[in-house]
Amino acid sequence: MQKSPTPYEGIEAELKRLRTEVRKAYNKLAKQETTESLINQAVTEALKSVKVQPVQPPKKRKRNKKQSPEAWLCLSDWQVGKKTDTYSTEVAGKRVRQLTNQAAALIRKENPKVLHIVLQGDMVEGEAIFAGQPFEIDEDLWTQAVKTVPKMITHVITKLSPLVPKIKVACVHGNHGRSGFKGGGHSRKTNWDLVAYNTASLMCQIAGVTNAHWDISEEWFVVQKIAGHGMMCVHGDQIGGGCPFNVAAIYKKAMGWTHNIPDWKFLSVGHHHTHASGELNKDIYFFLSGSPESGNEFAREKLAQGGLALQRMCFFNTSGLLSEHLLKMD
Ligand SMILES: [Mn+2]
Repeated sequence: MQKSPTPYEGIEAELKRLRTEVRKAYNKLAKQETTESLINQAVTEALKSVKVQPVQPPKKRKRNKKQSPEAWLCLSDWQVGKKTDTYSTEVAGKRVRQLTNQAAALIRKENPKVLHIVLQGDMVEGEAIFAGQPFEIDEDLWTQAVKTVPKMITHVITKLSPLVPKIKVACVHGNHGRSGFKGGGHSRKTNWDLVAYNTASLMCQIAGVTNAHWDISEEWFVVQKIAGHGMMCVHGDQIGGGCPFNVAAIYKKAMGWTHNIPDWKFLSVGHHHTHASGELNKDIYFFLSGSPESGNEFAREKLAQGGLALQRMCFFNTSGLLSEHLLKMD
């Protein structure tokens, strides 16, 4: 006959069960904390070595709400980390400061009510997306994505933030942010441009920017609304290139995308490091972006191409595109 447990033995068993439950819960909690705290520690460490200037609140300026234009600043293909005879991380930083000053001067003149910014991908150069790339960079990918690029984006936004009531940042990633060789089977979202954008938005928050809204797309495109007009932005590796730039390829993709992606009349394309724009047909207009990079031997040899160091700023009102400006760097 089995002996029934004494009250003491019953309490012992219950205590044992509770101890196991507590240990299980503690382990689960510790695991969650590890993932989150690792990310937090990484960003905190990265921010320690970055000097972020506290930002001034936007100044109130008189503007006619109906007539005030909206500004669009396209920042594309910074390729930070790339080392050539005439380009390096240091040169990239100097050129970003130059383009910021030029954009600030245009904003002071035109007095827009909203500044739209697109970060169009390939802001990082990468370190292992083609064979031999480690011989053509001056910073590893971690430093590019978590320190240098976010710091440069933060520079642009903290300098321009006091000049406008509202900033709307849209981001799309490029092929250089990929985590390895083409066709490597990694997730599209595992992209270092996205790491740089998320870190930059944190840095801007820490710097005290209160008038910026971020739309960090995890897809291959992002659509902005500028003075009521849809601007579809893609990195551009979806479109065939070459020298001279392939307007037929842009046209073909644009016509196809009008059927699949609603509400846009303007198309912004990066990747090809060539500054161009124009009407495609009737009411569709395209912008092809330059890059602050220079001295790219791959482009010179294989594509017989080498653009000037350029970025672009435009102004729009409800009727459409008002003006296009070159941001020219040296
Ligand atoms: Mn690209």
